[in-house]
Amino acid sequence: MSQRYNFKETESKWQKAWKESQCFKVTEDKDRPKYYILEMFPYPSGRIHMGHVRNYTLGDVVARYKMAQGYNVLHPMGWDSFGLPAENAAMKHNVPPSKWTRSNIASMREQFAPLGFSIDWDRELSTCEPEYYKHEQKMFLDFLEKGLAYKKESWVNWDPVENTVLANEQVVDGKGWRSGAVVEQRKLSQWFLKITEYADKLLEGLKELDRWPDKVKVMQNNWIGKSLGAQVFFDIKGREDKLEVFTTRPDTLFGASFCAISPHHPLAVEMAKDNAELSDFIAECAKMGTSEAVIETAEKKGFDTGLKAMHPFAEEFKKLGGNPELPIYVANFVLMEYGTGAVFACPAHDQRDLDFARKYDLPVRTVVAPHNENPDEFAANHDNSEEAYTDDGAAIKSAFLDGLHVKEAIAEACKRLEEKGHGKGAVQYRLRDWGISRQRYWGCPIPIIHCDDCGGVPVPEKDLPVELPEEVNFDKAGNPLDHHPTWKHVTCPKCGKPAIRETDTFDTFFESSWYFMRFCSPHTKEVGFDRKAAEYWLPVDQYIGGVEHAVMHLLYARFFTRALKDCGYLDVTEPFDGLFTQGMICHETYRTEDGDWLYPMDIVSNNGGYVRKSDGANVIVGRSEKMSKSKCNTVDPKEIIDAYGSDAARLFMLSDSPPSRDLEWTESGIDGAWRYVNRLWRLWADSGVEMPAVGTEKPEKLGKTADKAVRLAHKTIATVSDDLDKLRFNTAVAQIRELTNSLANIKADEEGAGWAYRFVLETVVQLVAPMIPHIAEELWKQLGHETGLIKTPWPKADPAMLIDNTVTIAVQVKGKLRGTIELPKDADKSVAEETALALPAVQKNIEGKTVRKIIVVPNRIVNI
Ligand code: ANZ
Ligand code: ZN
Repeated sequence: MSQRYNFKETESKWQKAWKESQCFKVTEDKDRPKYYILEMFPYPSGRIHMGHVRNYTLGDVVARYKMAQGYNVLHPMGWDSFGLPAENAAMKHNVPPSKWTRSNIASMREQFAPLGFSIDWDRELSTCEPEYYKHEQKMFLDFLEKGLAYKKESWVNWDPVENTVLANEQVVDGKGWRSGAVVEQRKLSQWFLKITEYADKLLEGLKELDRWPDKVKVMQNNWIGKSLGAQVFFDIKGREDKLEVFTTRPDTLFGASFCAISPHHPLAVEMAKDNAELSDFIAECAKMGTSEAVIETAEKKGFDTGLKAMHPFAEEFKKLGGNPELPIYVANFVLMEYGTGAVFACPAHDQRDLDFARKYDLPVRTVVAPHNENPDEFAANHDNSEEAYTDDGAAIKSAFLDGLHVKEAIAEACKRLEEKGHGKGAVQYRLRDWGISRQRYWGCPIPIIHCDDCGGVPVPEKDLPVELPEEVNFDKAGNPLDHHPTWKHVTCPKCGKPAIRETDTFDTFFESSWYFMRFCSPHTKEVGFDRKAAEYWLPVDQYIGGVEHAVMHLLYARFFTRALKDCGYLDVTEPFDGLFTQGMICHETYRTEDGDWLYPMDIVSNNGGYVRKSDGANVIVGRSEKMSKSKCNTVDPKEIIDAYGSDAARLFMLSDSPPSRDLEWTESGIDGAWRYVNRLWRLWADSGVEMPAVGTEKPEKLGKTADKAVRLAHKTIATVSDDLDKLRFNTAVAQIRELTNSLANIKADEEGAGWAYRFVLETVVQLVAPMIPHIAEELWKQLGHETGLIKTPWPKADPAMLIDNTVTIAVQVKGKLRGTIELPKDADKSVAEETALALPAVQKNIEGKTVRKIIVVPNRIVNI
């Protein structure tokens, strides 16, 4: 009665059934434990790619597994739909960004359908719709009232190609993260969120996130970058004001050689007013950019202001032969945004300072020596070195600090500075406030109105949302909101005079900082989310996404949650309890001899190699790389699903490598998954075993092979459950495959064979269901179950069946191994003796001799 498996029919049949029964729709239910599984939501580019398939398959396995375990599972989907590509498309194809975005969403939703994900589509949201962004405008106004949002003139990273400001995180090696253009510095009035106020809490909170990957925590830790040190106040000769510097090494104060300030430091700006040369120097620095990478590698340059900073311990410094009047330079390596924008330089123990000192011929004074060296000798040599000494050691030539280790010397220096009123201990963070203004059209409008008399006035709550006009013109460069004929012209909510709307929009990370809250009650109109619903569902139990979001998105979302908590929105501190970062999907690359990239679908194998389909041209196979359109090594999910079905595609995604690692996409891999699906079908359709009806009691006795297979099934239930708990999907698949193989070992004529076959096959179907849900559901039905698999509880392993009931015991005669016997576990000593003696090999060895003594070590050995 062989029946070929028709995946097309079966998959669409079950997708329809799940949709009609609304089985993935959830509401809060206090009587069941909740489980919130979330994958990072996609940007609606228009086409799903294999990365999406992997990401959402991982989440789907967790969702279905947890459902079967009896959890009330929330598994939503939405669209991160503001952002630059829509504007680029608008300019290229002359379609409004809103239209382009919405039609992409519609087609991506359609592309997701055949994958059979267990999503509650009733909760779908799209961040570019006013009913979504309206609420974040309100949140912004609340932040403003709480002092968590503010406006400030500041130097920003300007991307000259995208015509917009970039966050520091969006500047990679001094270039725009998307355009690749060299970033310039510009001064603009910008909105900021005070994430720095939460720096310490965000750092502390990391310690509690024990279901986050260490690498992500390390990255956030470094990004926040807490430094302990001191602020030192230097008197400036002939002036009233002081120069404040931040240092992590106040222990090196007696090695001070000069002070340096940022080109944007107020003192530099002031002096440049009547110093054309300095003004030119500052302009030159502005071209360089402020990213750390650029500053690290750029040639150190400075400008001597002629001002002198007075050493805080002038007396002692003079006695040691130093000149307490330290020149103040404007230097390109000092960042205005870090610390106080000013440093004192100790060339002997800081490489940048040393490079600078050598270039401008400034003194180098060694003041720390390694513990195992003679201090004077070390200092004499090191003063002439080209390499700064930055390791631990003891203070030398440092007056009251002499002999103290770096740590102690730092503490002592802080104490002395404080006593003299010249400084104090200080903590510094690398983290800066989050600049959220973007000079872009396709984003959420910032709800502020600028009035000549009243300044920046918040849009009254009743007037929210400030909606984006959908018909806009991209003829001119820059932000179309600026050129819109009517949109920005309004009256001031305070005084009623003509006023102008803010035309900047939010950074799109604003939307992704709270969408997981909106999913908890996506249809509420008055508020962004229903508090009770959010507190029921949050935190997200398992968040899954790419490691590229380790810093920006994941840090902003953590901050946002705390900020909303402090504004009284909800009582949740950390949004994501568990985080999983999945690896990339890679594929071989192909090129013609002329170097043109070729898609895998455009080539065919030929004589052990490949040729181009269209003209038979020779194909050169390159190494496997992350799938990307630029290298043409992508595989279209639709083609795979059409050819193999979504179950096979899902299974391959899960089986080949651990989900945190890169996955190599190969034709043989997807083929193997497809063959497994078909084999599973035949194990039911062509079993050749007479199975008893559903629910038949386990027979009293099972034959040997039947018993063995049933025991393996119980073991597999236990190990697969453990693997799924830990997201080790590849090993789970391997175990299930092994159990599947065991079906063939059940001897059909044995006692209880039919029952065992059904039990093992049903176990396989249940365990594999989260991965290949369509065929599993179909087989479940074919096996005679009335209740759908989707409503069937996860199988439980019988603990008694996990223990092996037989043991293999070695039998020795006079210490020499003569054979083995199989006995029930914990069998009586006398039984062990008897069975051992009955072994033919033993018989032969003891023939004609008297057995004097038999030693039995239970379950292990019999020595005759
Ligand atoms: C004197 C000194 C002596 C320093 C020495 C280092 C070694 P982290 O660890 O990153 O916090 N610094 C301070 N503000 C700066 C700014 N705005 N731009 C550039 N550099 C700045 O680094 C703090 C150290 O970086 C500070 O300690 C300061 O140099 C420099 F042997 O002060 B140090
Ligand atoms: Zn006004």
